[in-house]
Amino acid sequence: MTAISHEHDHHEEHHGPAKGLTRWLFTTNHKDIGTLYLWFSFSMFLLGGTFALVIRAELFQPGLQLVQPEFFNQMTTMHGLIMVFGAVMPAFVGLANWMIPMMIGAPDMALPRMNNLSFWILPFAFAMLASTLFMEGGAPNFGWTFYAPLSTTYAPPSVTYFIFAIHIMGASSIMGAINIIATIFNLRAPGMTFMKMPLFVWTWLITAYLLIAVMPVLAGVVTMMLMDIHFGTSFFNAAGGGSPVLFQHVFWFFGHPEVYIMILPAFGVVSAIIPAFARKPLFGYTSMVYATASIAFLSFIVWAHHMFTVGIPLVGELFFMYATMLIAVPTGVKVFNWVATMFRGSMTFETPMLFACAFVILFTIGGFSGLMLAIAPADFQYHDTYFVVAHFHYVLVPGAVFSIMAATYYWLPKWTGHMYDETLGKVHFWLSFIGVNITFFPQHFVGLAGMPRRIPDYNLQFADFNMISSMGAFLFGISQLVFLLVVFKCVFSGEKAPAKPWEGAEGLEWTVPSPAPYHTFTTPPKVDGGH
Ligand code: HEM
Ligand SMILES: [Cu+2]
Repeated sequence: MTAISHEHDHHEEHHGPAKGLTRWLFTTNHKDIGTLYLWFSFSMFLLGGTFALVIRAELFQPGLQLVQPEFFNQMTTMHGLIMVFGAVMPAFVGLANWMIPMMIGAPDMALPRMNNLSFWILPFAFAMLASTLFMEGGAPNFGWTFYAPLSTTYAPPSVTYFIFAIHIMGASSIMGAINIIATIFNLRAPGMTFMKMPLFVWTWLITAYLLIAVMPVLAGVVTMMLMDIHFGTSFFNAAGGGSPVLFQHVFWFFGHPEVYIMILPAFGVVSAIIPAFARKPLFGYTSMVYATASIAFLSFIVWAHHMFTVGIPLVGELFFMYATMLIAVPTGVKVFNWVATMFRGSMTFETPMLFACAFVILFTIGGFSGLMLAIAPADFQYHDTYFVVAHFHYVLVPGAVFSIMAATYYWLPKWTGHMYDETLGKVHFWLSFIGVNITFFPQHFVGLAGMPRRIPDYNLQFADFNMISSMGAFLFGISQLVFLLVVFKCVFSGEKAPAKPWEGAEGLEWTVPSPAPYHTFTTPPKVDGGH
């Protein structure tokens, strides 16, 4: 597929990384920045996971045992915010940084210095957000959806820090997205036409457009909050002529595409891994590209499915119901194509493939519960119950998070130059798979039976399922320490990895040695043949 010519005898002295801490502070190298993003994301995953375990420990039994309701609300809020903005999104940006240049035959990202900036503002944003836990009045307690007037009139004073933190995260995401678009448009190797790009690159290109479209909307909504709180405006205050429903419209116009920002790159990852371990090309490449684009488009016209119960006009209910259900069509195309890729393939089940298969199955369950929620008249029954919690955790945990783990196992040999411990990887997979289902499956039932979300105490009839759910959560939480162990072991030891450790893998990243050299493709590779 490629031939790399060697002619870098010119003047640049440093071919390797700088030494010490400055390497990481000042780096403009896409691999270093990818690594920084991934470790940052993992630490946020552990922090947000700890908050989830506080929640589940309190919900282990009915009644109040461990925390005050006020603190419980801070935990749900911080958990959601940290997982979405601190764990899942930065993990995908980390994967993009590492893999997109290597997949398209580019020497680096198009805007390397901005890349450094977009990473390094993140730790500041999250340090500020986390510090609100120690402030007078406590951390944000209004849920990750921060509905006004809870987040304005009735908010703790720390809401201003929350707003600033959101602005910084948004700026980081926008810069990251610009960088990804600029890289894909300008730095593709000769012969790498758009329809030859790996699907991970395609899904990220589309995601980057979603980010640029909706992060300013998020910035807008928090700015309106800031104005209402400090400058006497009444955007969301009915007494002053505003409307809390306006808040929900603006929030969800950002919020719904946001959930696709967290799943489209996952689709790209799975579309790389399944063909590799089925030893067959991806079924329906072109339809995968169009399906991704259709999902992205549809994600902009369905936001009010989060608002069926606020009192929107009947035509609105119907429009948003049918528009939402339409998303099942391109999503079904994708699931069909993954399954068709596996059909009659010679499959093996190394850890990345296990996570990818679990993704297909469990994400589909999350999709089906989503369809149930999309039925407006039925949603009146289970809106704001644990059924919703079960739904979005099925798409986010065995969906987004599993795909990130699959990607980590798949590309670890390329990143570290070592093979990971396959046995430990499988242990991690099975513990996570069992843990995630024990945690979230029972939540469907308590939700349909009427248990509300975001409450520290509940009716006795929900006790058994909640206890099971909490035990699953602790199992899932603890098994992530196995993941940490596998990654550590792989970084520092392990069998030497060949350039292409997976028999069926395809793509430019496998044409360079493992670990990938600090600078890849100083001369662009030539691409011919399929994608
Ligand atoms: C072991 C793993 C996890 C456990 C046990 C867990 C548990 C919980 C619990 C108990 C809630 C509060 C539900 C409520 O009463 O509103 C919650 C909310 C939430 N979780 Fe998770 N979670 C986990 C992982 C994740 C991950 C990986 C993500 C993101 C990708 C995530 C995103 C959210 C969001 C967005 C909320 C909504 C918060 C809110 O409504 O205020 N969770 N989670
Ligand atoms: Cu939605």
